[in-house]
Amino acid sequence: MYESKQTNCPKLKAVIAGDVRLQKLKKTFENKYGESPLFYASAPGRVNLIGEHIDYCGYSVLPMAIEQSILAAVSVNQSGSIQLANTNPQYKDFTLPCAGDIHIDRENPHWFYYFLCGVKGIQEHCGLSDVAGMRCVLDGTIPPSSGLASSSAMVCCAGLATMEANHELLSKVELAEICAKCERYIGTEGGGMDQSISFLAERGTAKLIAFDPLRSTNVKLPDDAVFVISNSCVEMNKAASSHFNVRVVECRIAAKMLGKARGLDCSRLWKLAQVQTELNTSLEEMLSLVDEVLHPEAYSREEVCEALGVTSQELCSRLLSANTQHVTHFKLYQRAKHVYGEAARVLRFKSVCESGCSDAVAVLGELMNQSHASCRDLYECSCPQLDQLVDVCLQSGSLGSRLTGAGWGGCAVSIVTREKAKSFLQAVREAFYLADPRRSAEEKHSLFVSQPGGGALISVE
Ligand code: ADP
Ligand code: NG1
Repeated sequence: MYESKQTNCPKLKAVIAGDVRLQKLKKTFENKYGESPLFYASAPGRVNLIGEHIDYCGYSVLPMAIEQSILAAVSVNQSGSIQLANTNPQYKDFTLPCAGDIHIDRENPHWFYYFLCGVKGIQEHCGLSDVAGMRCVLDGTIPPSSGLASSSAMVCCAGLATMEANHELLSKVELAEICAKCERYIGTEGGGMDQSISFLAERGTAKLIAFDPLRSTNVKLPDDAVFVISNSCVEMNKAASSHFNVRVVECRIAAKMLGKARGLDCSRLWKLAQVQTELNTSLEEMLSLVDEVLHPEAYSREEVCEALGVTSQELCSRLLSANTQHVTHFKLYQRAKHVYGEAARVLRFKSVCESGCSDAVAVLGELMNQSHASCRDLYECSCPQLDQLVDVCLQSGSLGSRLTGAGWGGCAVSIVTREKAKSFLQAVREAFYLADPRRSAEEKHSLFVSQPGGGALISVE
């Protein structure tokens, strides 16, 4: 009889019968390993409705979980190894010994390293010398490298499976924090939105996720609107490029510059939100401070060093990440403007949802449009195909459309009145997907209405 410590934690545990995907995965597992899985772990992807590139600056974001997820079938043994397989043949098998340090190779971010990030996170947090042996088959339905947090779902699924296999008991908040931290082993210095919503999501509601400390609040979306996800069909692997970490570093330097200009001890400042907290001021005043202190021309390394009173060597070792050592210029003004403006839009979005006012959907749409313009022009994290997709969505009847997730490719999210949803889907289908043969094959999985889904789960049959 399978026993789990999770019986005390019903929300992380479910008994599932007759789930088609799970049954298919069970068969694959049995064919591969000649035994049945002991349990299943699943973690959803997410769509961020508003609040882009501000989680790592300490500001709240507003995502919801999506139905697409990473699902793992798992058995536990004393073999001293972790065996990983994937239903997608593109992702090759991998076996790792349980003893010793788990090494994550940032230079080659293969799929299994995301899984190993989750294993390593639990191992370290729980102080396990050797983790239990596991056999796993992974199955993913989240389009990868498309801004819907497939990588984090993999990390969260692995963290949850490792917790269960080792009879540990952790809360959802602990799991979210561990997984946010350990995904950084892959090199991307993300803020924690993806792992938090993957664990804290509840069916039927979006969430305002706040950080330091991590907490979440339900946000009821208007009944007369639907949110539609559309994929630009441009993939962008964050760990294999430096775009993401360049932005993180620019925000870090901007925080120090702004703090220093107002006489704060900038050695303690790492996030733009900290500057606001220490100055005890509003976001509007922070936007004015950016205008006053920073200039729109990009800063050279020399100028940054001089302003912060650090040597070039200190800049490299304390402020730049491994994959941003080469950067020569930093757009501090534009990045800080985006972050403070976007942080304000998130709060406005939440209060409009709560207001129940008759033009709520139009106001939310306008906030989403402003968010996209800011991502495109100030944060420079869009790309031509994504901008084209956003334009097509707006021309097809959406009241607001924006890139979602890290950007530089991936998906857009649109707010559409419920009555226009059908005609909107048809118009985007024709104008963006069927018009281009490279996209038409992908259309089925690239354009869909998304409802707020539930969070990560351990399940047994
Ligand atoms: P995202 O925006 O989806 O989080 P990333 O570029 O950060 O995109 O991460 C994508 C990576 O996550 C993929 O290259 C792959 O290594 C891993 N991944 C995503 N989905 C799967 C899957 N179903 N199976 C294995 N690995 C996956
Ligand atoms: P995606 O789109 O999953 O790569 C990334 C970060 C988030 C957040 C968004 C931008 C990771 C794991 N995720 O998401 O924390 O910063 O970009 O809002 O780094």
